Amino acid sequence: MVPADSFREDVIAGLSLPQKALPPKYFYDAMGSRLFEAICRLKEYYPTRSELALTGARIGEIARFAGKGSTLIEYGSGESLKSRLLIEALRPAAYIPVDISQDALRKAAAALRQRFPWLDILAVHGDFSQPLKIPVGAGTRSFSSRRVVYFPGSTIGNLTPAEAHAFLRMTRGQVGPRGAMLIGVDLKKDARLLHAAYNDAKGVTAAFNLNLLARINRELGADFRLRRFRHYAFYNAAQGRVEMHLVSLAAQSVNIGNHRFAFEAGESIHTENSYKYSVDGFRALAKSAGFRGGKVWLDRKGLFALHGLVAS
Ligand code: AVJ
Repeated sequence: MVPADSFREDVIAGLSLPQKALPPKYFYDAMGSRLFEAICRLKEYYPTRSELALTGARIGEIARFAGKGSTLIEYGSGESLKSRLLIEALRPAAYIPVDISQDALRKAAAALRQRFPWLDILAVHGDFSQPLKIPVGAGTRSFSSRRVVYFPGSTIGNLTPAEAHAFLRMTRGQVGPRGAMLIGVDLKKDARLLHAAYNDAKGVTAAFNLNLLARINRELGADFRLRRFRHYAFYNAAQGRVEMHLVSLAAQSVNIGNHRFAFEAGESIHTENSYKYSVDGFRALAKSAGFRGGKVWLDRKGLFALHGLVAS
C-alpha cells in the first residue's frame, strides 16, 4: 500500500495546479488493477499482446543478450507470462521483483516460488522511481553475477523524457559497469491506432481513468460526482505522447476534507502521459544516460519495441 498521507498530499497538490493533474501511479488500487488487466485483453490495446508475442518469438536471443545466470531485477510484480518466459530461458541466479503494491508483490512471488522451486526470489517493496535497496546477504549467489533490470510494459512512457533520462541514469548506476537493461517501449505509430487503444469501444479505459476519482472518494472521503466527468484521451503529436484527462462536464466544485476545488465547464484533470518513442529516439535517450543500444527486438507488426541496453 502507498501510505495514505502521501496519496492525500499528492492529490491536494495536483488539484491545486493551474492545469489540474493527478499522478498515474494511483490508478492501481484493487479495482484499478483489475481494470488495467481488462485493458490488456482489449482488442484495441495492442501493447500487451505485441510485447508478449515478440518476447516469445525472440526469447532465445533475449536470454543470450541478458546472459544466463544473471541476477534479474524486475520493476512490476512479475506474475506475467513474459516474466515466466524470461525466467525459464535465463535461469537467473536470483530474481528480484520490485513493486509498490505489497499485495501484488506477495502474490507474484508466491506463484513464482511454486512454479520455479529452484529460483532464489527476493521480493522488494518499493517504487521504481527510488534507488533500489537490496538487502546485503540476500540472494548470496547473486552477489557477483551480472545485474539485469527488466522493465516491461512501456511503463517508462509515464515519465517525461527528462524524468526517463534521470531514471535510466539511476538504473545505470545500480546495474554497475557490467550491467544491462531490458526495457519495453511503445513505438510511435499512426495516431488512429493510438486513439483506438486509449478510447476503446467498451469504455474500459474510461472506467479505469474514472476509477481514480472513485478511489479519491473512497480513500479520502471526497465527493466527486463521476457522471459529471468524462474520459478524454488523445495523441499529442508535438509532445509525442498520448494524454489522458478527465474533463468536467459542468461548472462544479469538489470537496476533499477541508479543501474545495472549483472546476469550470470543460476544465480537465490531466491523469496520464504515455510517451511513444521511435527506436532511434529511445536509443539516443538511453545513450545520454550511460547505456549503449545493444539490441532491439520488434513485434511483427512493428508496434512495440524491447530494447536491450548495455552499460557503457
Ligand atoms: C501501463 C503506463 C504502459 O500507458 O499504455 C493503458 C497504462 N493507460 N491505458 C499505457 C494505460 C491507459 C499503460 N502503461
